[in-house]
Amino acid sequence: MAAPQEETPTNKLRIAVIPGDGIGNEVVPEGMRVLEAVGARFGIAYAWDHYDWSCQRFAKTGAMMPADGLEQIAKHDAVYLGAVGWPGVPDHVSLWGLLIPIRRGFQQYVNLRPVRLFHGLKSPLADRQPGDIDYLIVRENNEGEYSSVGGRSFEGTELEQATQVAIFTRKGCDRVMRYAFDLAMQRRRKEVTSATKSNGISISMPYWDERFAAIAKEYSQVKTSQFHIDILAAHLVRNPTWFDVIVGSNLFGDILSDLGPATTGTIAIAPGANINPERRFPSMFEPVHGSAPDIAGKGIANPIGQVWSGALMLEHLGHKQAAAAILSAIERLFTETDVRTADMGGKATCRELGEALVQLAGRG
Ligand code: GGG
Repeated sequence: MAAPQEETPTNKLRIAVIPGDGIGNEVVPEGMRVLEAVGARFGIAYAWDHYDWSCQRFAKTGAMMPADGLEQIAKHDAVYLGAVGWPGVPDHVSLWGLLIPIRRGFQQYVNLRPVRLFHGLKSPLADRQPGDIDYLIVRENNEGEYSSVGGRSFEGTELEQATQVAIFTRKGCDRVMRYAFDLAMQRRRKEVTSATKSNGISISMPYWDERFAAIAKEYSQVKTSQFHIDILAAHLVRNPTWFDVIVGSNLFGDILSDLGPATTGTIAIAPGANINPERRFPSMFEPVHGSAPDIAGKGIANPIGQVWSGALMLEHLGHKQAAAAILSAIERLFTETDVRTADMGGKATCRELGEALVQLAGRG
């Protein structure tokens, strides 16, 4: 039987692979194997270009990536990234030396992070069933609290101070909010919640609220709500069924997208897509989790977040059936098998779980 055809014209994908640090080196190969398996099924071929950009490289050369790093990967269809950060290199050095330059340089101003409780996975929240937790976090990814504006003064004295300016531009707020509303329009519930803190943060957050209200006016079919970030965090634990699409600033979105997946059983399954919606630049796909130095090298990392990120990558590149096949493989892993890594209460290795997904994704 002929392989099912995708609607996209690009069936040969050139992907820049950056495993990065720690367990990134263990989960990325499993993600690639699953992508190859669905590729064989749906007629997608890959050219993988590997980049050793990492803290290890920093230790050897003094830089996380080469000076022309962005140029080297600018013509790829997408970037497939593992994890960044390793003891010995300050976290702000590794992040601002690799992840953030790619997000900013390629205008990946949306960080999309789906949160979902699967059948067969146990939520730490009492009595929560699959379907109770199913929302999308849209995190602003280029500005906000992640800024390079600020500095120290009176260093080494009692008057020493550090200042960092959070930047909220009209363009930056509007475009990420519109993305969230457009996403909501494609969903059954059509609801967008804004994460704010306009009681305490009295300049930038009232501005965020103002832009949210202005953009909401363009989408009369979408129901809106907003919560201060503190009570929103509590509601994600107590009332996760309330949420459909949540839009938040860079920092708030980052925090919520660790909390959300934690309520679904394990943060290790959480995927992420750093998206340049205009497609002028490649988008980048990475799990929400970091490099996990405590378990790195043991072969026990859970590769599902990386695998699901691969599905987001295929979806972004127009291969919707292949993306759905990966998601279905993850669902069936939970319902039809007992293959689980330690974070999910099992004994499977990263490789064994990856292999189970290869089998499920490859055969349909
Ligand atoms: N999977 C990429 C990774 O290592 N993330 C860890 C991290 O701390 N990221 C910071 C961020 O997303 O802002």
